[in-house]
Amino acid sequence: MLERASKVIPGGVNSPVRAFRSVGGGPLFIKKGEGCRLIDEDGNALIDYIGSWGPLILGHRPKCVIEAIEAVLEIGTSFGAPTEREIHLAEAIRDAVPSMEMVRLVNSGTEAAMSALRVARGFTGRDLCIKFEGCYHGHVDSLLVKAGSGLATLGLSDSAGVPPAFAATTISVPFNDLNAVAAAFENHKGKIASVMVEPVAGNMGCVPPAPGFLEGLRKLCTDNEALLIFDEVMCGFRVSFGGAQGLYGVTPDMTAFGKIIGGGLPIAAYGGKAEVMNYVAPVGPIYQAGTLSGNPLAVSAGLAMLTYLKEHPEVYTTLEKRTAALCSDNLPGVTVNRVGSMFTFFFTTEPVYDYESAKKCDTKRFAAFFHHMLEHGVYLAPSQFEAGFVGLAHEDADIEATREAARQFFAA
Ligand code: KE4
Repeated sequence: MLERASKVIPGGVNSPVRAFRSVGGGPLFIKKGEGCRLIDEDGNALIDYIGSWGPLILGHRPKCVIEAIEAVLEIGTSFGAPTEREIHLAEAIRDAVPSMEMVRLVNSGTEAAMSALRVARGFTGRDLCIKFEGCYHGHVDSLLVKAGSGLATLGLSDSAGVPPAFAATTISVPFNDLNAVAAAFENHKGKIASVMVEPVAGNMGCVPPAPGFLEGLRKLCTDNEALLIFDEVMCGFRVSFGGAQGLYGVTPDMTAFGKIIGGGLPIAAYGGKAEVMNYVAPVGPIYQAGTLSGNPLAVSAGLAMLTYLKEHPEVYTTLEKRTAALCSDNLPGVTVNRVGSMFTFFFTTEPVYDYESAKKCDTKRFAAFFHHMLEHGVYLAPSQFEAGFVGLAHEDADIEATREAARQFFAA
């Protein structure tokens, strides 16, 4: 299948990380998902810790979502016109996350982050944005940047096709480094529109905010009249029902959501203070649009998932307990980072608190671990620099089987 796929789709995949390039071997082609398992085309049942990269907090094909999708098929899938369901989803997000006074639904996390950035620029009239090395906000041109030569200098393109001029609108600094953020504000006084951060980083592997980091960003943004944007596409409704901002008690000016709010279908959202969001067309001068934005099919799936999570708050204590158990073994040469049901086994003995420290990992040993686990029926993210996810469908027995497979790797 990979050979045939590669003739018509770059690398045979519709998203690069799926290609297993950093762990070697070819990707598995999946036939179906059920509960916490994926079944591949050869019939292997694998305990799935990717969960479609975060959305499937209830596991594959949760009853509440499937029933919602079946019901909405009776009325259609997309109208390109407002529907009552969209109001319900926007209100559900606002009720769970009070900083989201107003919400715009879009179709991917990239769109959500990109739009939030544009709104911050339009609202402040400023051009520059600060982001953090190792944080990923989708394939937004101006955010595909790596740090410039010195700290707090303008970014350099990190992908072909991104003109240097675009990259130069972004300053990339180390995660958890408030001094670097302060220096960037000092170096570019009055020019920085926003600081965009994954409040719990997941795209360099799981890296929690250091104590005081988020509070420090809040103060620096307030003092410099820049907007603080939390990219909660991954950690939103994952680390708590109120997201990372609810967990840590720090309120951003804008937030991007995705993944879980779509219930496994393509829904994402951005929003924040009404004062800011009223700059968005058709009310204000900042343009953003989308053919399928808020379509009833995806909205119904998202609404079913958020409703379930709201009505069953015990989900989060269950996930906390099971993920803590999964991460409780002292595996030699491994540092485990975890926030709620997001986790990463880093193959290093040093603490991992930013991208530089994450890059010290032994990625070859991680690749060997990845394939060992796969052979033992456990499907981890095919990269050291990704987070894994425990969902409600992971029973205690699945967690124990995973721990046993991991212990065997280290015993060998
Ligand atoms: P999408 O455009 O892929 O829906 O969302 C982009 C995005 C934005 N912000 C954060 C914090 C994200 O984690 C993501 C996407 N996450 C990756 C996982 N590392 C999706 C997997 C993939 O790229 O295939």
